[in-house]
Amino acid sequence: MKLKDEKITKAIIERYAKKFVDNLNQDVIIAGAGPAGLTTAYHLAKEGFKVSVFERKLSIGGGMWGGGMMFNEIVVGDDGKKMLDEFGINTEKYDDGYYTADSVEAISTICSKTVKAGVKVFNCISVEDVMVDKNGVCGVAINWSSVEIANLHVDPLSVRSKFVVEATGHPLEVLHILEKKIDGGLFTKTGKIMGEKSMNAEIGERTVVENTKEIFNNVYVVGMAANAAFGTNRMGPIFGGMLLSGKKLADILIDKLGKDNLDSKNIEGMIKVE
Ligand code: 48F
Repeated sequence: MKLKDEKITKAIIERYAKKFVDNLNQDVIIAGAGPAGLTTAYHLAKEGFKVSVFERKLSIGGGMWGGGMMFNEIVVGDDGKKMLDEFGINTEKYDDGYYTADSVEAISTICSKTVKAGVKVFNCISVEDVMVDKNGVCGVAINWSSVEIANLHVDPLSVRSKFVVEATGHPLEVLHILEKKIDGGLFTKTGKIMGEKSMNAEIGERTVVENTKEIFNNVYVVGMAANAAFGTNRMGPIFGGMLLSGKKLADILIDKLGKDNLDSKNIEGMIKVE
């Protein structure tokens, strides 16, 4: 059979366009495809919810590939091990309460299981803003990462969702945008981003799960972004907290989506919608 180059092009464009158009109105949109965002997405998709993940980079998986300082092993505690077991990832006991896993096996398995669970992953796309209505955030504005990197003046497109998840890790990109554009009012002690504190694995692993919650109407923080938002410590290359945070958020959102959600708080005046 003779291969036609233009047919290959047409197949790619048509299939991508269909995937995009079929996913313009989601239950949950996740900004950032690190271990926390992917774990959230995986558990939501397993329950049948429509989930998209937008990731700036070509490859998904965030900061898990490199283990600690590019030694490609990760550490998890007892609860984290259970999360890796659920994904079918091999672990090896190092000491009581310490397990290691090959970081490449761990994150490639999470990526694969997430996509196979039905999550639509759009790589090479950055979330550059949120979309708002009188009830709060109702989606995101997105653009090609290449547009962003080249600093081109090109308007974004928007995608709607019931909930938006801030999973961009240390830089908290979505929340910084939100903080700038609303008149205060994040659900933190100060109403503002509190900022990440220095390394402490013991505290960071505990608080990352505690801090996984709603931070603005219809916006939830997960993973490292949760600690950076609520002002607690980073934890370094121990990754159980990321997965437990993702699972906790999926459970919260499954509950909300199951209840037909949107018991929105009164935030009129905070968001400017003409
Ligand atoms: O940084 P990242 O892995 O976040 P995480 O899932 O996990 C944190 C750990 O990797 C580690 C740690 C704990 O052990 O401290 O750092 O919380 O993944 C975040 C992803 O978000 C992407 C970024 O490229 C990365 O893959 N990202 C960041 N900003 C944007 C974005 C954006 N504006 N739009 C789309 N993707």
